[in-house]
Amino acid sequence: MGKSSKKLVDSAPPPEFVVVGLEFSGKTLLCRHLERSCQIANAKKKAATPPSLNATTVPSVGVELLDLSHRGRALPIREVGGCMQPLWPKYIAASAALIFVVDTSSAEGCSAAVTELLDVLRQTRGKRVLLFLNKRDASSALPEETVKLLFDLDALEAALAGRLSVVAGSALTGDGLTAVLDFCADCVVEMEEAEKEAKLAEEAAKVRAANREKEEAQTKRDMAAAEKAKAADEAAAAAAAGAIAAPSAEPPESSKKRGWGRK
Ligand SMILES: Nc1nc2c(ncn2[C@@H]2O[C@H](COP(=O)(O)OP(=O)(O)OP(=O)(O)O)[C@@H](O)[C@H]2O)c(=O)[nH]1
Ligand SMILES: [Mg+2]
Repeated sequence: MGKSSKKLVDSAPPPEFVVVGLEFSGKTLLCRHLERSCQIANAKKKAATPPSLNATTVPSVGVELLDLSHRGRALPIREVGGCMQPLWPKYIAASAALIFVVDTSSAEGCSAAVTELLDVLRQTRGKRVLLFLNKRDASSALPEETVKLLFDLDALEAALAGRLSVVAGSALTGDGLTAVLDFCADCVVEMEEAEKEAKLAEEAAKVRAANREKEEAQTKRDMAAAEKAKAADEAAAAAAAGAIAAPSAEPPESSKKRGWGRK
């Protein structure tokens, strides 16, 4: 690989997380609070005053990309507005992992989200998914057991075999947000490890192919040498056979001296 193309691979953008969920589920507030949590962590390091949280939101029309970082990993997080639902598949397909936000403060919001989640899961194809059960702080929040039954969480977790993580919390109070950031950082670490393993497997395959080529070349050389030796043996054998089959017409020197054959 050339120097310039290596640089391109090294500077590939970090994997992106997409945040989807029905309108009013709390995606914007969640992203805003996640950003604040990261800022607080950085502010602590710099002994600066952390920013306050503005909990007033307006419906998102379009998408918004936030560049967060947690545990030393860059976490680009893209919120796709609930009104952009027809475009979710496009953003889900382009993402590395998905966060699905549910408003658990109302039975209607929660039930509608069940159908949407199943539809979204069909599009995730092996990607990690975080189900964020939001608004647990609300006085109207559905009991945890009801939410569990509504989403049939046990069956869902079993069906997704380790791909699904569930976090209950609040974008308003910040409850559960560290778990969301940990989920994202874990996903990045997993992807980095998978990439490393794929590179190692690629290197090993290259070495195996080179060894095979060397072995094949050596076998060819050995066969050519064996054929050459065989040809030389055959030539020598033929020469020897020729010498026996055609003796010299000249009488031996001894008979010449004794005058044999003379009148
Ligand atoms: N009590 C409470 N309210 C919340 C919570 N999260 C969001 N909200 C409120 O719910 C409303 C909708 O929140 P948004 O973050 O705008 O919802 P959204 O999912 O981004 O909505 P769209 O952009 O329209 O898709 C706002 O009034 C938020 O303040 C929460 O955890 N608890
Ligand atoms: Mg929004």
